[in-house]
Amino acid sequence: MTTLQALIFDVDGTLADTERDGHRVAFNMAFAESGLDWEWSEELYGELLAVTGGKERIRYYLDNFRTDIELPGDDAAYIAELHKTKTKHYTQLLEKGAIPLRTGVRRLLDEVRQAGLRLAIATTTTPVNVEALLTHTLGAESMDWFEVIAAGDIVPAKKPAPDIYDYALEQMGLAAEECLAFEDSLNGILSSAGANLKTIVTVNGYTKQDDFSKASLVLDNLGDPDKAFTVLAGDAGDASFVNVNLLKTLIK
Ligand code: XBP
Ligand code: MG
Repeated sequence: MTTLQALIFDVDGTLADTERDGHRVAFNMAFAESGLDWEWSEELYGELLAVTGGKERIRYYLDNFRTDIELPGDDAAYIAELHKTKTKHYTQLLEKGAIPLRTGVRRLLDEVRQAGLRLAIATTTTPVNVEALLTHTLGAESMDWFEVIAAGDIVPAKKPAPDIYDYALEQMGLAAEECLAFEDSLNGILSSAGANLKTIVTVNGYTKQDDFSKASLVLDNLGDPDKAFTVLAGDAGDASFVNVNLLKTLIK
């Protein structure tokens, strides 16, 4: 019988609700600093989230919403520079404590570490963003909680491709059956399911309409003892917040 060995966490939208008030704001700050009249509203950003990866999202914006724009010099170099400026603003926002962890994340991480489960991260975002989020929400030592932090351009194809989860599994030397993934979006669940991982989804404002038919359990958040989650799909038994016992039942 398979026993649960490890949990693999997505970052954006899962550990914290970073997209609307974090990444989008940082993009707009970078556009302003670069003298560009580009402005990503909450609504437009929701459409741009169809594409994962910040550099890729800028490219998608230009190709689909601003075909009138001719970038100076080499496009890829220009976008990479603009994205660096965005990352600077994003990490500064996190430093100011602009983005808290989602409900239940801190508690669950403490519980699963006490239970001796191994931890990893599989995210599309840039590695320094992961470090900034963990450091400014959980403390610098929390970086060591995660055996593998698979992030950004470390793999050839970004979510919805399974590459980043395959990479994390390979680095941990574990089979997908021994692990559970945590995700928040369609691109995310396609990636984790593509790596044959059973996945718990916690939806957010941008993703609650996504198709999560591949998920083992879909929740509004992880819940806490004093704040029960809402089950949107799947069976959580009589649990009212995600805990180690529930996770062990899901792996079976
Ligand atoms: C979500 C993403 C990321 C962020 C922006 O990542 O698609 O690209 O939106 O971060 P996750 P970068 O897999 O954690 O949900 O600008 O650093 O790419
Ligand atoms: Mg995500």
